[in-house]
Amino acid sequence: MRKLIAGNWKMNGVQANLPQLDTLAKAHDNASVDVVICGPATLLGRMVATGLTIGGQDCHPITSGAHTGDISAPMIADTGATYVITGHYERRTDHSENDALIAAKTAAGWDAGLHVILCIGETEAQYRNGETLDVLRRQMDHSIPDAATAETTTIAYEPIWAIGTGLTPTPDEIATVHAALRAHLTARFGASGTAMRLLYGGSVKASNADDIFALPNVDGALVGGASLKAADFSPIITAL
Ligand code: G2H
Repeated sequence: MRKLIAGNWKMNGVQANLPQLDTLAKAHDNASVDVVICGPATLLGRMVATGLTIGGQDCHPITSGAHTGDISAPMIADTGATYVITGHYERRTDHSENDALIAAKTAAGWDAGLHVILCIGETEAQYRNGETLDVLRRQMDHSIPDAATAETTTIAYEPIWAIGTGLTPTPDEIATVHAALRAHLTARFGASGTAMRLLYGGSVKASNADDIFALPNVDGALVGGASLKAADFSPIITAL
């Protein structure tokens, strides 16, 4: 699998922001890594038209029905988007999403032909109590469906206390966690688990990207705030 830089625009972005994507598309036309922007549902079709690879940020677990305000995976795929994020901490918290629901959303993404970026991460209290690896293994066991493969699924490790805070774990801590995630994925999925991309996410920016990308078992990043402007995002893509 090629390495991956995914931008997560979260609840940001209106038509006036689309030129940022034109700039990125031109600058990284021949990138040796995969570059994806996961945008707001309102803009997905317009974002696809820039030529970049585009993803959604969430999908409903079923394909259609009476679910006001929700968006299904086939609807995301219909825009031309090819990725979707599931299990982001902000969904787990703001919308009380649990691992079982995230597993169902992940399977729905696959069924629609989308590549799923499935997020896991520990709280600050769990980190301080030394529970990080137990929490992450539990999240992986319950939110990644058995049918996951490296072709359909990328795992993003996002320590909750690092999201949008400017804080990050030390490189040693990231390396330790990613080694444990890799071992767990390989034990469960065999060669596909060894090949499955493992992203780091949480306050990634140009100034820390080099150090993070130099670590073993880090196959890219999920980037929030620093993905909104091409000038901030481009150096992160180049660093991978
Ligand atoms: C973590 C990340 C992107 P940020 O949520 O998913 O956001 O880079 O702003 O911490």
